[in-house]
Amino acid sequence: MLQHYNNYINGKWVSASSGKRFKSINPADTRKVIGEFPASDKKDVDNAVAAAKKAFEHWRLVPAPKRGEFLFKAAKILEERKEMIGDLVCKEMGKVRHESHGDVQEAIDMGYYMAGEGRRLFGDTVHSELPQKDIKTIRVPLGVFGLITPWNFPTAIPAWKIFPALICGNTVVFKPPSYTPASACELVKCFHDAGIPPGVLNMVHGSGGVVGETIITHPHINGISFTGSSTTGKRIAEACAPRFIKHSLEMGGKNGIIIMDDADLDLAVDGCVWAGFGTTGQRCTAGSRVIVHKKVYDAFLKKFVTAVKKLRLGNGMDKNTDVGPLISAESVEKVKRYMTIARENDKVAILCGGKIPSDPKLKHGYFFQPTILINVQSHHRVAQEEIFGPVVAVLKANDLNEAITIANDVQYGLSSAIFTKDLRNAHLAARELQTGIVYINASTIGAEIHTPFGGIKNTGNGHREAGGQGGALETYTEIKVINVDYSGKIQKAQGIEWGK
Ligand code: UN1
Repeated sequence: MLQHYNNYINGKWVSASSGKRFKSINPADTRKVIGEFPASDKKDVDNAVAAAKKAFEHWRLVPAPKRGEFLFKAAKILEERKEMIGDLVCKEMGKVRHESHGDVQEAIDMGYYMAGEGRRLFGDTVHSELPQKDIKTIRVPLGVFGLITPWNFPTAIPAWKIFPALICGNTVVFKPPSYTPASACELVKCFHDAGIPPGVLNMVHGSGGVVGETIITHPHINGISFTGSSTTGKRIAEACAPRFIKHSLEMGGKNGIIIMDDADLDLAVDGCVWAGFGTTGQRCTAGSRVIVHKKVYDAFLKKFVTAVKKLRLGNGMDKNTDVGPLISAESVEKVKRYMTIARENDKVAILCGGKIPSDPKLKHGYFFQPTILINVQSHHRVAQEEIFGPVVAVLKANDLNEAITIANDVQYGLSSAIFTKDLRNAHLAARELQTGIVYINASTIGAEIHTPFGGIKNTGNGHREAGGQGGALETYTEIKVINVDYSGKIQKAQGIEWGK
């Protein structure tokens, strides 16, 4: 029996007004269909935005601790369903089961963290330069937020956006990715079952071209938060600029890991394998470049290739699997294309992997072998462009300065790492690496939800996800300064004595 899922608009589960539907399939075995979803159009988005706009008038006035109670409940329900939703993420997105469960855990953590924020959402009290005057700042919501999320974290990234948007008093129109719509439905269902008032959270399934485009150009949308490709991010920036609406963009990465000559090489290998091949390399934080000090280049490579060759490809539900499939046939084509670029344009060597596996057990899924490219130089396309697959480019550096220069020599600036036992190397790298996140003796992936997440350069446009103050709370609120003068006079700041 094919499961039918729906949009969620104004507290009701409804099909697309056109009646059209699309399917989501299991990337580890494309014969398995997860379910059917509404292929929505403009009318559905209009309905969702209208519901969110109406609900905003009520929701913004619900005291934040009370809003938090709904979010606590939603997070609790999500926690109770972690097993079931985690397995669904595994089947729909493909990453291995324990990582899929980690995805849901990240969503739960975000839920509890932001629910608690309902009792904080602090502003400042400020001393006035004038007597008998008080100043305070408060955080106010923007209105209706459009949230557009990627498929690589089917529940975590929506949770990064939905929980903070709601706790701050915004209402939401959420467009989940077309590859992982069932996981999104299960997440939204937790809010529904927690009794979130109708219209506060709405979800519209469908394509980026239609649903996404309608959201980003909609006159009643007051803010956008997007995670995905730089191409789409650019389109969103263009659409938001004429209306000056806030848009938080979280985009690509080409994250570098530096291995110094004093590094614990076994630790470094573990970090590089996890960063490069965890989630099949489909994280914006993936450690897709490894920059190795020349003195340990050969020794590192020997250990690295041995570890990578041990990785077992397979269905993420199988407990022996280390690396799951890619998300789609297009992704496999893209990674294959980069193998041709590696060989023919960049003329680098493929040390291991580089192919679609021949194992007949994998023939129904979108699998690609874990791949290491060597003799890579920084100007090569494989060292510059985000591949978003199980491919790691290894580069050689003469010293720390050169390693940092190489690490910074890309258009992106999300995450970076250094393996070293020397405090001076660690601190210098932390100061000089041009990324939003730096790891010392750790992998480039696995940021924690209470720390601001995001990058510089072409990775982002200055906003941060997750975290609290300095993070998501800045994105989902405006600051209002309230001045109260109890002097009984019209006092003038800056020493002005006008009218005397
Ligand atoms: C992403 O790939 O878009 O830091 C997000 C990490 C995860 C989030 C990744 N917590 O790797």
